[in-house]
Amino acid sequence: MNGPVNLVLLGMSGTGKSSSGNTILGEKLFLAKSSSKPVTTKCQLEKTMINGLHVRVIDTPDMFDDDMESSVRDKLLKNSTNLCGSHPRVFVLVLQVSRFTDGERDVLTKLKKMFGGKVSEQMIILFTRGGDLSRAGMSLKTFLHQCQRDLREIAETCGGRCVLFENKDSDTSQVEDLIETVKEVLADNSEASCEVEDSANTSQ
Ligand SMILES: Nc1nc2c(ncn2[C@@H]2O[C@H](COP(=O)(O)OP(=O)(O)OP(=O)(O)O)[C@@H](O)[C@H]2O)c(=O)[nH]1
Ligand SMILES: [Mg+2]
Repeated sequence: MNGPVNLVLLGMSGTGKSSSGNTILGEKLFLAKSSSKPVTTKCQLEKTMINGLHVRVIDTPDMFDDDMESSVRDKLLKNSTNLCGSHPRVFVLVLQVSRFTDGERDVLTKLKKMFGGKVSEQMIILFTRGGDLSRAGMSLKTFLHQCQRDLREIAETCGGRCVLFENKDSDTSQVEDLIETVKEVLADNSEASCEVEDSANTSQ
């Protein structure tokens, strides 16, 4: 299977969506920086080839912000879906390993509203700031055992599909781990096909 496959990066502002996109692409095509305000304001598509797989990376703004007007969110959702074209779609939920916030507790409920009830079957959790874990001498597996219940439940709902990135590190094995997990989702899941019809997307 050579793709193309869409990886849609989702998550709250500052978690490292754009940085993770750049790590996947192997070049800095998405704007990423620390800021008190959201940095990414539009959906952006960039493409690459990884181990023979055509990968389309779609960066998105934080769509979990309760203060965002629903018309704005609907437009972004539609835009991200349109960028996927007719190719399969895997959602990559980006979370910081060392910081799980109150706002992220109901992230799956929000994602279901945005992308439909089966979203978790097409989802991978990508934890950023992996360096924080290695400095603490902790593996991802141990972290997931010890983390708070809400986060563990999110990971379980996503079939335990979790990968760890350190975006300050150019180590390509982290991207290879992600791509292997993407292939598992595609193999297990014919629903990964992308249709512009779900829930919030229908409003024009
Ligand atoms: N140490 C470390 N810093 C990271 C990592 N990933 C992202 N960062 C930093 O976190 C900050 C925010 O990263 P972004 O990629 O811009 O975050 P974002 O999720 O795209 O943010 P918005 O565009 O505002 O939604 C930047 O200063 C990054 O350098 C990581 O794995 N390790
Ligand atoms: Mg961004």
